[in-house]
Amino acid sequence: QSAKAAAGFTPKLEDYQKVYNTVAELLDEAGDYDDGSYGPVLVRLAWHASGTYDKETNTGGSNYATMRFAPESLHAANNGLAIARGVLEPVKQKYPWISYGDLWTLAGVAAIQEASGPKIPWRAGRIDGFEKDVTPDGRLPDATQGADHLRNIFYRMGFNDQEIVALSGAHALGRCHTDRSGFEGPWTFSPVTFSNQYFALLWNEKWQWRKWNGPKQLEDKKTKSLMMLPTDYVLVTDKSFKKWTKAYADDESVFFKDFSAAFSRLLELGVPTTQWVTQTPWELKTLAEQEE
Ligand code: DDH
Repeated sequence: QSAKAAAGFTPKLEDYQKVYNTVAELLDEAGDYDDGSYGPVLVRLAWHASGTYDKETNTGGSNYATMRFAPESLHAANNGLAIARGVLEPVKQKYPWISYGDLWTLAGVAAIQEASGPKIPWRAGRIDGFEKDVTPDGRLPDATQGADHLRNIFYRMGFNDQEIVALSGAHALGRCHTDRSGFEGPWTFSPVTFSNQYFALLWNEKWQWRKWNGPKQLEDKKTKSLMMLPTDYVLVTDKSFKKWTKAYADDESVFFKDFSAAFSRLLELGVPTTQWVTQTPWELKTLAEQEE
């Protein structure tokens, strides 16, 4: 079913802008939840919905929104994402014509843009699939592993070393939760603002293994309030990754440009080109831009 058939009308950019605005307005309704915003967990939902893509078999990705179904919804990597899907459910009720894949990815775009991140070109056209389309477990990265694993996972999606590093910069946002992944704490001092702080901290701070009962993670020597996963730390130890980490630590505008391109592509993986409602992706406006 195309976007048009599902809606009974042909939704246009202005219709998707309305969905964007509704998502943008609910980000701050998080109250005591985490750091006061649903933004980070919505970005993680968009990423986990898309990062299942496998270029060899051309399966996975955001097209069918298969995380709605077990066992994908129960894959350990997706722990906690029921919260994000739940936050978006009233938005789906308000705009029943939008597909789940379009909604989840558009919400990720809204979360990044509203957190002062770069513009993320986005377009509509994903359709809802079925239980039979769920992807096998193990397609998303395992934080306990090293550089080879990162390359296996991201090359499978069609990304290169530079894009692996750029995409990892999303960890400027949000935090780890012991009851979801087992890890604990935020990567940066401002987990609701999209910035290059993750790279600056990785590059400039001294990191040491945390002594605790949980899984192996690093803490910053100075304040012991920040964390890095083993897979984050690889971005300053691996020779090829390292030069990009330095480049993004040095210049936020370079990071924003590369992140925007890679994240935009991530959200489109596996969607047949015939499904897109437009040839060129759109730029959705932020709430602030619409007030001007
Ligand atoms: Fe991530 N991520 N991620 N991540 N991620 C976690 C949280 C968040 C890995 C592991 C974890 C990306 C890459 C990787 C976000 C976005 C992105 C958590 C903590 C783990 C563990 C979950 C929890 O306990 O709540 C690993 C490993 C990788 C990798 O190897 C590269 C990418 C590419 C993105 C992206 O968006 C492009 C965000 C945002 C969060 C914060 C979620 C939250 O609730 O806060």
